[in-house]
Amino acid sequence: MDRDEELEISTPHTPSGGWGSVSALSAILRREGNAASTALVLRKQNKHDGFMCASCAWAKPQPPHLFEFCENGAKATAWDLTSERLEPRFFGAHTVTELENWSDHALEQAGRLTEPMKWDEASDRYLPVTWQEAFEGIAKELKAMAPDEAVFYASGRACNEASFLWQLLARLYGTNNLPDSSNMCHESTSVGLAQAIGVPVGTVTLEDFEQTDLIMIFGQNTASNSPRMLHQLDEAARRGVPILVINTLRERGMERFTNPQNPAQMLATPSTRIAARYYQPKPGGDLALLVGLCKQMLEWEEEGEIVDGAGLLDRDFISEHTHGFEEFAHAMRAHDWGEIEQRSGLSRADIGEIAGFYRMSRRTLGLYGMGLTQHREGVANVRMLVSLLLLRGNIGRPGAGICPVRGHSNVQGQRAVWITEKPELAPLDEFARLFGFEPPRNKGMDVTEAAEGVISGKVKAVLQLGGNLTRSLPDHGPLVPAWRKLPLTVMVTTKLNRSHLIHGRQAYLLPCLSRIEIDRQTSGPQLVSIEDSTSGIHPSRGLREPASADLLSEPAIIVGIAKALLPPNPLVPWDEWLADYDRIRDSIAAVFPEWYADYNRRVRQEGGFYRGNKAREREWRTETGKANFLPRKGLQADADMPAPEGSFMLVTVRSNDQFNTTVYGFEDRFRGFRGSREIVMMNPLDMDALGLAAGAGVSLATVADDGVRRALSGLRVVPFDLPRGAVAGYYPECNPLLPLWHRAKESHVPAAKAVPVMIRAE
Ligand SMILES: Nc1nc2c(c(=O)[nH]1)N[C@H]1C(S)=C(S)[C@@H](COP(=O)(O)OP(=O)(O)OC[C@H]3O[C@@H](n4cnc5c(=O)[nH]c(N)nc54)[C@H](O)[C@@H]3O)O[C@H]1N2
Ligand SMILES: Nc1nc2c(c(=O)[nH]1)N[C@H]1C(S)=C(S)[C@@H](COP(=O)(O)OP(=O)(O)OC[C@H]3O[C@@H](n4cnc5c(=O)[nH]c(N)nc54)[C@H](O)[C@@H]3O)O[C@H]1N2
Ligand SMILES: [Mo]
Repeated sequence: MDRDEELEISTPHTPSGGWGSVSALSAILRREGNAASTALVLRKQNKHDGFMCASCAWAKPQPPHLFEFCENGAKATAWDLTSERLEPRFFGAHTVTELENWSDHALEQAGRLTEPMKWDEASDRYLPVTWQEAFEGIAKELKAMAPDEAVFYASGRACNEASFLWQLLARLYGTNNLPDSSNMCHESTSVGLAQAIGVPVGTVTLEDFEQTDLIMIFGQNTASNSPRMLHQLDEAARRGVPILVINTLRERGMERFTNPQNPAQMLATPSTRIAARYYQPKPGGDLALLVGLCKQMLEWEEEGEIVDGAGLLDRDFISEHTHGFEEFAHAMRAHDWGEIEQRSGLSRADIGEIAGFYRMSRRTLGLYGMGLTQHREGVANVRMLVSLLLLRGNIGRPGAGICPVRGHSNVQGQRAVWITEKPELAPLDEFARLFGFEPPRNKGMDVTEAAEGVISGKVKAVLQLGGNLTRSLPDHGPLVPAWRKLPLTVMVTTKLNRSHLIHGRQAYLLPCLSRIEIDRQTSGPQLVSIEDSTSGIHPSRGLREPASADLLSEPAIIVGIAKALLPPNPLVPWDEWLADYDRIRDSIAAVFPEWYADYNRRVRQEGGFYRGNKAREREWRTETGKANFLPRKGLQADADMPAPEGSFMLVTVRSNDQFNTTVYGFEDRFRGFRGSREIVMMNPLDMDALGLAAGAGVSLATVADDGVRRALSGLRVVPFDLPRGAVAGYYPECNPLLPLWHRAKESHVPAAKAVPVMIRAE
């Protein structure tokens, strides 16, 4: 049950940031206990001599703001610093089956795990084991299977040092099965940007926000999911920079913002309006919209329009730096305006208005999030946004560029240090040379393929460095029973979550330090590093005593498994790496000096260091050696899904009171709901048409012709400002409705922003 009290619906009136979040913050600190000491810890959040927030991946400015954290970062910190402890007697009191009746919220609320545990079949309880027993038990199971039957998942939070060791452990063992949360998130970015501009990451840095004259934000809920970015948006808005928000839901947090750093502003409300203009496409309507914008620019140019004495397109840039323009222009011209309007859900006038802003801008930033990536054509969405930017030379110029807003705090860093199932993205020859082994060369499983492997029985072990896959993945119906049959599940984790209860036949919980805690190794306290959304690499130093003396750091746990599993190899110095993380960074630098040369010195300098980005310098590492215009024929972002008469398109979203599968509470302040997450947001006109009053009970059933029944009942309808024909519900509660095969074609990101459903009154 994901509710704590009766559902309340109100008009959201609190500006994002500002007073609302200050009072929300105090409530969070009280809720988790340790209020005073947590408040002190927060002062060190995202500071050079402190620790990097474990919430979102937004850039860390240098110098930082006085309070370089947001309401949600504070929640993440307080959540880790809770005074609650989940000691062995807790498991003595509850069987695993009994705990399955607890809500996700209650499970994590129970507190920090304190020592390693193993599930005991006879008593259906987790019982303490020693670390050594755990490492040896895991190694014994892994040795009994073929390496490609095991999956080594990572959830985007672990630091670069742990991530590097994790991928090396998997490859030394013999598999490239190294999926990452990125597979459910920005993999459409990694694939699309690499094809288009030759780098898998965004080109924008914080300085670009100071110089830009237009910001477009597609499908990203800044106020809730990367609130520190509101600083940059606020500053830009004050300079008069238009901010165009393109979002299916009218997110109130995107419309108003009071900067909590600026008391004068808080007193002198009304707050800055963040959204200069707000446009609400249909779910997946962005593809048609982006095509429409490109088409409009081409038409205007043909009509001879001139801005500042020059044509609308940056012809010099296009001829010197790009490939495929003519074919692209031809494809755009062939699209029909009527279809563009119908598929995008926006009128020609709206599209013309956005194009008008773009035409007048010399330096445009294109930002985006899950609203673009989590569709069947998520990769095409990303490429089309790049093409729009290329038309006016908006990549590789100050104040301009493409900016995927990443999710987990180190998800970009993890992929960069080679947690990837794609062998071509890892420097395997270097690994072979430096570490004296023959790495596997076959493609590994991404996370949806791993889930299919669990269902089919091909996968025998899932090891998770963080994460909660039985909640975050689609298709819980077939997934959960198959998961319980896995011979081995291993969870490196801080708190209890549902995937610990839905466990394999042999199941281990390995509790680790959080990033906020002091990580002492034989050479002394260690620093770790993480990479933000703008390729800035920052040091992070724990400053609190560990929640329990029996916790190990993530690197220590990985080294423990590695030493029990792998034969000794003098070129792979696990003990030296663990004794001093500088040695891990030396090895990372040796593998790839272009990014990490002099890692230990540079990470310690004020503000960390920038990993560099060739596309930003207009050096294009694509097959054509240029930035690629990639044409597009179809306009449907979720083609191939049936959408019969009377069906709705379900969008799954986050509230500001959760971090992914971690539910902090039941208040979605920016949207005006509290008390329950079992809701379906619906356009009031659709509610009228179906005869549904606010609060009416409904069930949802997925429309798919694969013979599998996917349904969710006990939901309540709430009115919300979103297009007719679309509905929204919360992730992860709605995940049973999402078919595993309904995923982006080239990146396999689950199409969580467009699930066709039928709605029935209950
Ligand atoms: N507080 C908090 N912060 C987080 C997280 C969290 O759960 N809680 N999660 C972290 C992670 S891992 C990630 S990946 C990021 C996710 O952050 P976001 O990228 O913001 O992801 P979502 O909240 O899933 O959805 C973003 C927005 O897309 C809109 N949208 C949905 N479908 C469409 C569409 O078809 N077109 C358009 N234009 N818009 C659409 C939704 O209305 C929503 O406002 O946030 C990170 N930060
Ligand atoms: N329908 C739908 N599904 C989605 C999405 C969506 O928008 N809609 N979003 C997708 C996205 S963008 C993502 S990124 C995935 C996320 O999917 P996951 O990576 O599976 O899930 P998280 O909720 O981020 O992981 C939370 C768990 O990580 C563990 N943890 C927390 N801190 C630490 C730590 O410091 N170390 C370790 N080792 N463990 C820790 C805790 O056990 C916690 O319960 O979900 C995806 N699923
Ligand atoms: Mo994510």
